[in-house]
Amino acid sequence: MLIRKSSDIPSSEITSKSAYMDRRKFMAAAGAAGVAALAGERMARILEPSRRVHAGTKLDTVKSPLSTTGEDLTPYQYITNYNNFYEFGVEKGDPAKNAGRMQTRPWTVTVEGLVKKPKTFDIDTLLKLRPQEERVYRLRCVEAWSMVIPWVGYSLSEFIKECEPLGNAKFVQFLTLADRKQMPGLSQSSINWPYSEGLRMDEAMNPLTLLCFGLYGETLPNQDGAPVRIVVPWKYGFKSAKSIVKVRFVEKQPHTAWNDQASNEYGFYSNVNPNVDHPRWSQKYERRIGEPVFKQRRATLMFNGYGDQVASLYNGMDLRKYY
Ligand SMILES: Nc1nc2c(c(=O)[nH]1)N[C@H]1C(S)=C(S)[C@@H](COP(=O)(O)O)O[C@H]1N2
Ligand SMILES: [Mo]
Repeated sequence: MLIRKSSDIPSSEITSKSAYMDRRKFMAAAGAAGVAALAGERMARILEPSRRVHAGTKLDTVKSPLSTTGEDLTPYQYITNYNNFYEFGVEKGDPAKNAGRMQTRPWTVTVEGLVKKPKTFDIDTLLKLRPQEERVYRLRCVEAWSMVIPWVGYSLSEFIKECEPLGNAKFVQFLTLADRKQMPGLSQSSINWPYSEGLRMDEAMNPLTLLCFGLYGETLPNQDGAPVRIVVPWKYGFKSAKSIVKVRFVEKQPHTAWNDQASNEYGFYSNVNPNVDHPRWSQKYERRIGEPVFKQRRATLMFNGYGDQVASLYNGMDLRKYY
């Protein structure tokens, strides 16, 4: 997501520069020659001891049959140092620098709107509501980069059942923390805070939609949306709201932060679609963060590769109109 106007530097240059900077930092930290040649998964294992430095609490997980297979995992260092979390600043390195101060306990998630009765869930109750699954998903940012992340969580549908939405609830809205005392980025950009995102009820109920509490087997680092976020793998990354405090069931399509910001650039649906360009750049290709530069570029897949599971949600819809 870029708030810069088209007169500024093209986004591709900004992101490749910051990726390069991150890479240098990472190489320095890893300290070994030739690490760039190692594939992601192997590298992640090598880096395991250092992960404890950042680590949250270990989570007991079961493997999920819904995991994406056959792709190298993006190393932890990239997942936690190359972030979009505008509440903590607009640069990719800002969330890692600034999110540490966010208090994630106590934390509650309030459920309101079209439900049998409003409820408030304590985060530790939510954590234990269902078995925590490890689910590997691609994450495709609208800025044309991607990662492969071993998330931990359970299907959002399991949580929605506990919420007991009424029959006229057609959409679900997610509102996230917006606290000036803890979040220096709130005053740095013109986003309509708190960050708001939403899904149509059938999208929210699709088993792929994850209520997410962790990654790489541990609770989420703050910069990735602790203590709870959603992950919607077939949509651009910004649909996956971080650090959720409120879930609201509504009849009409809710407003969303990026659509408020630039409605011609960021639609409500925002399904990953290589055939619909962003007004300022192509969506045909993406850069896989953390891979050696020569093999970063790859073709973007329709629905981010999850079409078999989700394409039918959009039967009869013009995906150019509903971008
Ligand atoms: N609250 C909040 N959630 C957010 C964002 C944000 O700025 N604020 N950025 C989104 C964007 S643009 C992306 S690509 C993903 C990035 O998630 P990650 O940093 O864990 O990879 O988070 C999404 N969720
Ligand atoms: Mo994004």
